[in-house]
Amino acid sequence: MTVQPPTHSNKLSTVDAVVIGAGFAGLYMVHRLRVMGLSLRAFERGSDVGGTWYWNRYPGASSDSESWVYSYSFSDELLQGWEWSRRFPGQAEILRYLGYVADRLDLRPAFDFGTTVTGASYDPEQALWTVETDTGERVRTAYLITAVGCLSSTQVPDIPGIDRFEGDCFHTGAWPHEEVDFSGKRVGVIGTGSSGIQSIPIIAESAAHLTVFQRTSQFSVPAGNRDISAQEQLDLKRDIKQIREKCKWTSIGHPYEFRNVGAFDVSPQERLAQYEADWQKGGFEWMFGSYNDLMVNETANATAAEFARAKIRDIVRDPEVARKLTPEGYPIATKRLPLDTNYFATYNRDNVELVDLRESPIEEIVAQGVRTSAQTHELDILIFATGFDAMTGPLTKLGIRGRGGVALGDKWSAGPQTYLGLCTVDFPNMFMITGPGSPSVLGNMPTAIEQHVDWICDCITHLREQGASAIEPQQDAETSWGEHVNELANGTLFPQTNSWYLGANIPGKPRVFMPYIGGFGTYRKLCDEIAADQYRGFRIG
Ligand code: N01
Repeated sequence: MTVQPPTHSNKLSTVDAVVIGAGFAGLYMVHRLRVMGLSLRAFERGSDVGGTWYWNRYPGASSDSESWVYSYSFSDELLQGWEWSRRFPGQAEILRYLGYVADRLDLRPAFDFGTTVTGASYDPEQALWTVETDTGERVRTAYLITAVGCLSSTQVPDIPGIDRFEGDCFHTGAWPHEEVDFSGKRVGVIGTGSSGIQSIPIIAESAAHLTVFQRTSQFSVPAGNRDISAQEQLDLKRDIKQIREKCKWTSIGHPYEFRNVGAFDVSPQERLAQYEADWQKGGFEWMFGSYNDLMVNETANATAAEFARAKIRDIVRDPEVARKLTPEGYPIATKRLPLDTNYFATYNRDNVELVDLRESPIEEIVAQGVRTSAQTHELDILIFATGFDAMTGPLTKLGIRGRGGVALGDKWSAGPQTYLGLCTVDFPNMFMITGPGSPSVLGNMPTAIEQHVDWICDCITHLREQGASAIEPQQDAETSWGEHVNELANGTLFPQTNSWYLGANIPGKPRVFMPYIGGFGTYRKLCDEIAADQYRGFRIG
């Protein structure tokens, strides 16, 4: 593999490109830009590579994408040189994988670690961005590329007394590097999204007592995690290229086969048998590989929801606890569906207690624990599994100001406006990897990331070949794209439910469905067509 040596030095004040973030997106972006021969600086607030997997070290943290697709596909050498041990890899293994990639491509020297970007402003006269960091650096760059992830801005709810708690307090998305010892401890977890559902069973195994504070009961599907056998490893090595090619063109960036039938095209018996067979396999295929109308037809969705509810009632022994855990009132999978290992069975343990916050809301946090309207729950450790300011949060907090000094956060005060989720008007030459308005979080992230990085690199190459100094969407293209993204979302069941997809988890955030739901393959084809059509909808100058 040919890789140029890092092209920056600390004295360099003007470079071709600045990349923010050292997760899946930032690593691949830096690699591509270096191979293209661009000078660059790259900043990462963590002390090493990893992004999501650097920060989310909570017990049980694991990918919900199968390991063989949760990796880069751009290099055969990388693909063949790595073996995953599990169907769904845990955080530590993914972090090791990203370290392996960074080593093989010698990417670490390109990054300034422990460095947070605090602002960036655009000078239209020079067509240059000036990027500022918390280490006092100012770097001028033609291209500003954000690789900050979609779920990296942690959200801690504004609960009265939050600073008064005298025990240890953690957020799943900013977990300490040292192991947290739960043995003999009374632990509380607030939140039952993916992070809560992954961590609760593991914490319960060692804590003296675990109290789960649940506001909305969640559907969850068994992961069916397991070791990858020696034979499977051989098969994967042989077939991986075709598997990865397939991911590029499916609707969610996974290689699942979609059955082209609706839930009512088959008999109730056949439907149930299918749900059961897929449930036993584990993973997202249960929901997204079964019937093609589950996310658009409420009645069809209800058949899957009822199947999942029945599973909870089967697993949880105490009928009252089962009732509290059983989701009602919203279609299944309109909140991001978690995959779990023993989540519902954990509530059969004697040391686990479920507090239904709909019945007894949290009133305040006190020195000894959490006080609800019913009682005080005394705790030694309090964990916030309360999620993220998704998609826009990681971008708006960078302090980026475009033409005329307009702040990105102000431009997006009524919701994100982008063209293809890649660029936004008044922010020329700024590229957002998996930005709002692109498929991103609706499927396998590495598939989405590689497509965006490749598209951005082709675009930069085009600009350089044309001698063009800047690219920016045209206003009407951006407006139409926003309308299209909304229209597609409104044709589904997603807008019915309060979820982070809509920003509904952040008080005051505009309620806008942020990802593009038209499918990864369709989106890729469209991006390619737009590029081939002289970057239709963009102004190049
Ligand atoms: O966050 P969430 P997450 N009082 O927003 C509750 C990805 N991910 O970190 O539903 C009480 O989903 C909130 O309750 P409610 C994945 O895409 C991926 O779990 O708003 N409770 C909810 O239960 C995922 O979807 C993986 O009523 C409060 C929980 O906190 C996304 O990250 C692993 C509250 C937040 O759930 C986010 O998941 C983990 C309050 N004031 C995460 N405020 C993998 O696949 C919030 N809640 C790798």
